[in-house]
This record gives sequence, structure tokens and C-alpha cells, in this order.
Amino acid sequence: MIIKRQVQEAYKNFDKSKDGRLQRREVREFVKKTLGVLHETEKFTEEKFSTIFRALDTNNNGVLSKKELKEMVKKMISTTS
Ligand SMILES: [Ca+2]
Repeated sequence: MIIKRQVQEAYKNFDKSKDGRLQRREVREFVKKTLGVLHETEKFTEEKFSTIFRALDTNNNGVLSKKELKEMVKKMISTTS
């Protein structure tokens, strides 16, 4: 399943602290890289990221769990395909 694979890849590549949660800056790298592939011409601003991150960090603790990241990947796929 593509979502599961994306999430696993994201953690493998971006969870630098290897604690199973993505810090804000780790999420930014992931989103930037992923959106950079999907929307090469679109500029990805900090403001835009903040909006996305707030929406994704559903329990508002400043990090994304795998569950939260999975939701994000789902949304990203549904809005770009
Ligand atoms: Ca969270």
C-alpha cells in the first residue's frame, strides 16, 4: 500500500532522532521534499507549512506521530492526484 510505504520511507529518511515521532523541522523537510516532487513550480513557504502542520498535528503536541503522518500522506495524495 502506497501510504504505508510513504510513511515508512518518511520515518526512515526524516526521523533523525529515531524516536518514532517527527519533529516540526523534520516534517518540514518531508513535506518540502514530497511537495517539491509533486509541485515543482510551486513555492513552498514557511507560512504555508505552518498552516499544514497545525492541521496535521491533531493533538497539538508539536510532533507528528505515525498515525498523524499517515493522515497527512493520505491528504497529500488525495489533493494532488
Ligand atoms: Ca502530534
